[in-house]
Amino acid sequence: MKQIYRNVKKCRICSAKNMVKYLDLGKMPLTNLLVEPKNKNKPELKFPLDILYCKNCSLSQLSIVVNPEILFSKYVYRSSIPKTFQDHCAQIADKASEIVNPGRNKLVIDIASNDGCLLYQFKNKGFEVIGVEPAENIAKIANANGLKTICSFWDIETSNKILQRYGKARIITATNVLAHVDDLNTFLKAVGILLDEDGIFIVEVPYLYDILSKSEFDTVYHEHLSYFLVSPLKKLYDNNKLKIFRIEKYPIHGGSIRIYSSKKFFEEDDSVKEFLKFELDKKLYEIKTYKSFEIKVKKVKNELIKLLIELKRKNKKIAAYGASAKGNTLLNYCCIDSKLVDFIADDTPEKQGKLAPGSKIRIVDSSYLNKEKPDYILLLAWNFSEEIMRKTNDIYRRKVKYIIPIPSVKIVQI
Ligand code: DWN
Repeated sequence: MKQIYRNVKKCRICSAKNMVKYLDLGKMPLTNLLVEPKNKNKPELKFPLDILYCKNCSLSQLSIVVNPEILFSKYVYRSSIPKTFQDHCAQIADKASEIVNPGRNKLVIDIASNDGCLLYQFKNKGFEVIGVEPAENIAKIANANGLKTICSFWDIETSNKILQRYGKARIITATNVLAHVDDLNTFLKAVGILLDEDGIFIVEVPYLYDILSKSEFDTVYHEHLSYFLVSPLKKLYDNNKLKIFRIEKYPIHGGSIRIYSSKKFFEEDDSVKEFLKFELDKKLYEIKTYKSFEIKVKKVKNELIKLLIELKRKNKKIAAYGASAKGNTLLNYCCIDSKLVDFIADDTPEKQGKLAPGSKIRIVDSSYLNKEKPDYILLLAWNFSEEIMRKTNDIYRRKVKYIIPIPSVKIVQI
C-alpha cells in the first residue's frame, strides 16, 4: 500500500458494496501517533473515523484503511504493562494446552506478538515459541527477553519461511490483531500454510455486541479496521477452509470473543450455534439495531464534559490514567484537553514525555500522581479499572475519586 490511506468500497469479508454508515466520530488523529512536545503547535494529520455496516454479512468496518506501515512499524503499545493482561495470557496458554498437549509438535506461533507477553506463557509450559511482530522497537524488546521474534507483518512469505525452517505449527495465536488486518483472506491463507493438521488457531477480538451494548465507542480508532460478530467471522473462516469449533467470551478489553479453529480435526461444539442464535436474537443482522448507537455515544460525551466542567468550576484537580489508544478516541471525540485534564499517567516508557495526539495532554510517569495529588483520576484505561485503582489508591495514600467513563460516566471511590 503506497498511499497514506484508501477508501473502503466493498466489504472485506463478502465483497458486497451495500454498506451503511452508522457511527461518525469525525476526523481524528492517529491514536498511537504520540506528539513530541517540540511539535505541540504543528498541525496533525487527521482522518475520517466512521463505521460502515455491511448489509450482506453484518461485518462492521471503518470507511478507510490507513497504511499499516504508518500505524505499526514503530509502536508505543506494550502488551505486558497491564498485569491483568499477563494473567489473561496465562489463561490462554492453559486453555490451549488442555486442547493440544505439547506431544511431538511443540511449536507455537504468536502473530503480532508485541513484547512476547503470550509467548512467555507458552514457553513456560514447555512449548517452542516464535513471535511475528511488525514493530521493530517492540520486537527488539521481545528478543532481548529471549522470546524469538521475527520482525515482520504476517504474510504468506513469512509463513513459508517459518515452515521451511521450523516445520508446521501446533498452535497459532492471534490476539487483538485480526481487527487490524485489511486483507483477511491472505492472513488466514498464511495461517493455513503453517498450521499442522491437528493444530489449532486461536483468535481473540473485541466483540461488537459489547461495543454496541456498553457504548464502547472508544474502541473505535484507525488501527481497528473491523468490528466482529461471529456470523461474518464464520463466513471468513469457511471461505478459507478453517473450521471454528469453539467460541468463548471474556471480559478483557471491554468484552472479547476467543475463536478456536482447526483444519478439520476438532468437532464443532454447541458454543458456535449458541453465539449465532444470540446474535440473531439481539437483531445484530438488522441495520435498525445500529441506528441508536450514535445517540448513546453522544450521551456519554455530554455527561463526561458536563462532569469535568463542573469539577473544574469547583477548582478540582483532574488527572487521567492510561494513555491508551481508546483513551485518545474518548478525549478527542469529547473535545477534552489540558484545560480540563492536567496530565495522563502511564507506565509505558515509550509514551512518557510525549503528548497525546489531538488533545496534546502531557503523558507522564505515575509518580506525578503523588507529586500533583489530583482530586480525581479519569480512567482512560477503564478496562483495567480494578488494577489501576488498587495500585494508585494504595501508593498515593489519598482517597482520590475515580471517574469511569464507559459504559456510562460514574464516580467511584475505593
Ligand atoms: O488492539 C489494541 C489493544 C489490545 O491495545 C491495540 N490496537 C492498541 C491497544 O489499545 P489500548 O491502548 O486502548 O489498550 P489498553 O491495554 O487498554 O491500554 C492500556 C493503557 O494503560 C496502556 O497505555 C498502558 C496503561 N496502563 C498503565 O500505564 N499502567 C495500564 C495499566 C493496567 C497500568 O497499570
